[in-house]
Amino acid sequence: MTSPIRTERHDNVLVVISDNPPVNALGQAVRAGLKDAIEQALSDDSIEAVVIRCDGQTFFAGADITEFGKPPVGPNLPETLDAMEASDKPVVAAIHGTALGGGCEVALACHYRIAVPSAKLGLPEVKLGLIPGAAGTQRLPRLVGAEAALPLVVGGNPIPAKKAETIGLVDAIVAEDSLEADAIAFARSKIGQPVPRASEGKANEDGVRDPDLFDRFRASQARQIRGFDAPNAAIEAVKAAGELSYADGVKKERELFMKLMTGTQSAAMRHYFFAERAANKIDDIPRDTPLIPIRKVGVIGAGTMGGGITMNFLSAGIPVTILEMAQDALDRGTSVMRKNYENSAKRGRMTMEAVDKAMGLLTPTLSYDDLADCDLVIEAVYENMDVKKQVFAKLDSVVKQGAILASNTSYLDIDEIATATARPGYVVGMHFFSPANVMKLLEVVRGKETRHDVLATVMKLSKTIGKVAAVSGVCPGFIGNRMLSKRQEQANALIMEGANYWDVDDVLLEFGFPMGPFQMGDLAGIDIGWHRDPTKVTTIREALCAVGRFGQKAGKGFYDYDEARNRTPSDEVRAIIADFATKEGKAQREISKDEIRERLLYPMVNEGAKILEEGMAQRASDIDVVWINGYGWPLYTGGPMFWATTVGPDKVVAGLERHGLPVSDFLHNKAEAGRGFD
Ligand code: 3H9
Repeated sequence: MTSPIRTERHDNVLVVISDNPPVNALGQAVRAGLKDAIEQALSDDSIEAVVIRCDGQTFFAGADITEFGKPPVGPNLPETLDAMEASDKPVVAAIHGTALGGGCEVALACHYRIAVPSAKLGLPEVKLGLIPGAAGTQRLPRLVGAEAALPLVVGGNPIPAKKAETIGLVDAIVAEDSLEADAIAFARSKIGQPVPRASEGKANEDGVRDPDLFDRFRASQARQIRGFDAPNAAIEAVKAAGELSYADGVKKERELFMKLMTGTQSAAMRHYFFAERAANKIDDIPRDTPLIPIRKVGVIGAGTMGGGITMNFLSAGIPVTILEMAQDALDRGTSVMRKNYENSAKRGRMTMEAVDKAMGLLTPTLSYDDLADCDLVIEAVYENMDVKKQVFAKLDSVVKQGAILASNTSYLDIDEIATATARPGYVVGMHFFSPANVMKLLEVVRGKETRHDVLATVMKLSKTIGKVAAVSGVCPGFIGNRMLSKRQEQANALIMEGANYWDVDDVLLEFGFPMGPFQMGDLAGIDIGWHRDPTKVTTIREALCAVGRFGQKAGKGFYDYDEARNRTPSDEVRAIIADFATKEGKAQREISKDEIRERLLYPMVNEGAKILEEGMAQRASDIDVVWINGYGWPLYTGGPMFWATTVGPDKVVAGLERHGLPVSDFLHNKAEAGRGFD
């Protein structure tokens, strides 16, 4: 087998080139090739400097994740990098694309790093439930200090080359089109000088001066890292860089790395990494399906949903024509969008110039005719089949042939909506989640007639607008809301049987969700869909509305809220629930948190199994992608179906049976076969 590493001589400089598509992952052959190339450079007196660069779209994007969990085959990355750093001849990393994880660690082991302006550098291992494992947590703080290292190692987000230069991670920035030549010249300029080694730098000088730095940083990240093991280990590792010798620090890093690598969180997060990428692929649609160019988008409805959807496209530089029925609603929607952008600018997330640029791409209109030349129109109107059909019939008559007509419905039958048009093949569901400009998930609903090119286009577009897409077949509530309804059924039943509603919320919070169903109700508004007649009370929600408990916005819903929005359970609500339970003759009993957890989550797994059995999801991992990105299912458990596999389908079945809840054949079969969802 030919090596992915080749070398080229440029007089006294050896250029070591990796060609391992798609992302130059540091698999065994790459590591072996790199080690050999360094040995070649060291043993040849006519070579006085080395440049390491990559072909293709990127510098090394990290260790090869597909190798994780398999028996290791040497040389390992740490020893390869130690050999590189030990060289007395200058070694220069020439970086383009993304130098991530092990790739960034390669760069750290080099004596110098130069990059093109578009390059990014980062240590995203925490996103895989890991920390850097090739001395990244020890070399980086010795190079740039703890304060600059912490966000990189703990947050995992890459930084642009310019920022990397500011903190001292990059030595020079060179033109996009002359990286190799500039790297060779740079390397030559360093010949004969003592080489700077990151491992020999002074670790955490700032952290040593100000030891509270680490606790302050941890506190500042508390919300983002709640429940995750890796960020705390990352802080520990960076702190160790200031407290231990380099060799002991590396040992500490290894211990922490190995513990994480063999734990369930990292397995779950690695599962998610591949799940997200798999979800974008549709099994029966060839990858080279020609796409429909989307140059202009129409959105119907300028309410919260329509506005949020619109912002996705404006932010991606795609012009949008937004339609409303009345001028005041159109003006209101437009000004909310501007305000949202301006708030982002105030928080430093974009410039005012970018705000104006995005808003400049928006055309508000009251006339359907202005949608005629759109390539894609998404309706976000009231959830009512008749209304949707009218909208689609109208769209079919005005929008050009070949354009995609999408509905943002969260549960209605896309096939029925498509019958209102003469082009059912061009009809598709694009279910965004509120707030649509923020939430990552796009549930793409495939109608029975939806064309291949329409689906392929929407999947590609999801990436353009920064969404994570997963495909659902047509069924009530699709993947996400269909499973949510099972959880809600049990939440409602539990409080009628005597469970405290705050215990129901707390169980989910403890599991890792950002909030429970009753908190969610308060946040969204208890009065959504309320008939506004306080004398007609048939449900707990109606009873709450009748006494003005509309949710957080009213200062009270299921909970009472103080000014800082802290929640306290309400005696009034307890009495209302108890009253309903008495009227319905429900016996009251103490319900354990274990039972609450099982009754909330196991029925979701069962519904997920049914969704798979019916072919409504292509694969179990698509369901995980939906729940992690759309409903706050904790990433570190891998999503409902991966979690069910770790729990054991037999245990899930036993739990459902114990609580008298239905079990699908599909789930039964999984349990009997002793297999999880794959
Ligand atoms: C690490 O480095 C640990 C070390 O500290 C310690 C070692 C001891 N391995 O995302 P894309 C595949 S941990 C294997 O669609 P993009 C990916 O599955 C690693 N495969 O492209 C996909 O395959 P397919 C730290 C990988 O242009 C294809 O490449 N590094 C890896 O949108 C294209 O990927 C990271 O966490 C990999 N490392 O984005 C970086 N990376 O076509 C992870 C990608 O079959 N990678 N693949 O579906 C990324 O963030 C993005 O892939 C990247 C490109 C930004 C590079």
